[in-house]
Amino acid sequence: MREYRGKLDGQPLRVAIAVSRYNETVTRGLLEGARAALAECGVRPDAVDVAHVPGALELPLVARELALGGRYDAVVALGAVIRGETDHYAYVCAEAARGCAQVALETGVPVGFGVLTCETLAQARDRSTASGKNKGAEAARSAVETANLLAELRAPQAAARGAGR
Ligand code: INI
Repeated sequence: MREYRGKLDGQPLRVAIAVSRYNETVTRGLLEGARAALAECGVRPDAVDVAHVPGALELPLVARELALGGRYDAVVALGAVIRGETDHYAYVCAEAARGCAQVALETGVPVGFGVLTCETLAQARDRSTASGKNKGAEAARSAVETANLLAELRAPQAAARGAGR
């Protein structure tokens, strides 16, 4: 039996972050958390690029563009949707989540999903500060782990192809 586990080793990885400006006081914290987590994983600072988008609904399209072309091993999508501020909260949340998942499936590049969906600004702040709860950091670590897991899973196939099997 073979068991695969993605390492939290970001040293060889190139990572793109797409971050929403909507609720920027919150998303800035998510971005800081994601960058800090990537650095802790060993991703080189010059291997991290950041694209700023207007709102969470724009994340999937921009994440897709970043994922295409083989420039990045992983993408991290960051945003904050707060129910109190919109009556189309459910649509923004659902489309951002569905779209980012679709990008990952379509491109084969992992998309760490760091979009907060909260009832209140206080909840969003709580999940975007430097504490252990920072959702941006969690999304970044997930992206690194999944990128490494995919590399592991793909490696035997590449070896088999190389051997003409
Ligand atoms: N975008 C967010 O990222 N968070 C929100 O809470 C939000 N609200 O409240 O509406 C939001 N809306 C904007 C949306 O993401 C798009 O940018 C906009 O509809 C233009 O396409």
